[in-house]
Amino acid sequence: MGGWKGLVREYGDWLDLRGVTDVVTLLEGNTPLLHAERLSERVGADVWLKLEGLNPTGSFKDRGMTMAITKAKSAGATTVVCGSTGNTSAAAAAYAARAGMGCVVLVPEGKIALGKLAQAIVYGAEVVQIRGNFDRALNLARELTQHMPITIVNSINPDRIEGQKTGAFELVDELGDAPDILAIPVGNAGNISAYWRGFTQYHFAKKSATLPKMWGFQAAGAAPIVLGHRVDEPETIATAIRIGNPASWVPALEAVDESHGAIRAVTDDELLDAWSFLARHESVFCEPASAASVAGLLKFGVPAGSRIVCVLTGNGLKDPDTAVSRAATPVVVDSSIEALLAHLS
Ligand code: AN7
Repeated sequence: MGGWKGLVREYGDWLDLRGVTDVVTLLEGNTPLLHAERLSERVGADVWLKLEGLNPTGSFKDRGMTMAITKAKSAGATTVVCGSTGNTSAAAAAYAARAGMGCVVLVPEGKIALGKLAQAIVYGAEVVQIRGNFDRALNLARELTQHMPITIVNSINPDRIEGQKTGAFELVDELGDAPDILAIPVGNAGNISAYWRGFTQYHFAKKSATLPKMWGFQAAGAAPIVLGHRVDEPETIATAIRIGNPASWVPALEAVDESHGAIRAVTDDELLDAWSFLARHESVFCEPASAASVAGLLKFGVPAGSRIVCVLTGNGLKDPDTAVSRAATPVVVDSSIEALLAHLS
């Protein structure tokens, strides 16, 4: 029987699978690459959207987590931990459950989107809210590994980056070469580093003729890399990227330097405008953080006619509160055709 076998098996030749005895997969990866007709017209280029929200737990984190949990399980680990703004915790909880492992997730109190919290709880993780932001939660997760036998599955775990680089492979396999520009939101800066590793690995193996420029976008209230210093109190409506001290800061800067790219900031208003445009004109409902890549294209412009991929990292259903609070409450009418017609006239 054919069919997609999950990215660890499909891209096994390109991954470090030493010691792996048992692959833990939910058949993640192989996500759609949708051509964005209206957005292309608006910016004067050829833009595609990589729909990472269609992964099994609704975000790109599944790519890293299939690898991290596969390796942790093969190494004999029984419990994993992560600090998270939400999506990592949902993915860790799901893959740990699949592997029959325990999972502890540390999230910033009150600053995690409802859908992500629901996922972590329902998949059966031990969910702990921290009085503090993501950066504190990540530090605590690291510290915890020194006090009990537990494996950290944040992107400081190299297996996570390994898995996530497969997003770049899929783009080259589908487009026939790398795009001119890869636009991507930046929070803890793991994903931009992972894509760059994937692109360079494929390029040196002659699977692509070119390399893309890496364009990362942070939220203006949580833009430490743009500012060049840590942000102690990061703030943005895009809670996924509400991060003030990215763990992969250095590799992200390397990706940008080597590719002649850039990391720049977009405001919450710009981000929400792009988010709304994507839903209304491309019929893609992503979460607010994911729209940072598109907001960046709209804000800064792009070279005419270039080929661009925006990585839409997470599903819009993750964050129903932001969606509903941004809209007017839908009208209520009596259940009669007269009332309905009166309203619609
Ligand atoms: C939808 O889940 O950091 O720059 O703890 O959920 O690799 O951190 C999430 C990050 C972009 C940023 N888009 O990626 C977590 C977490 C979405 C995200 C990012 C995240 P990185």
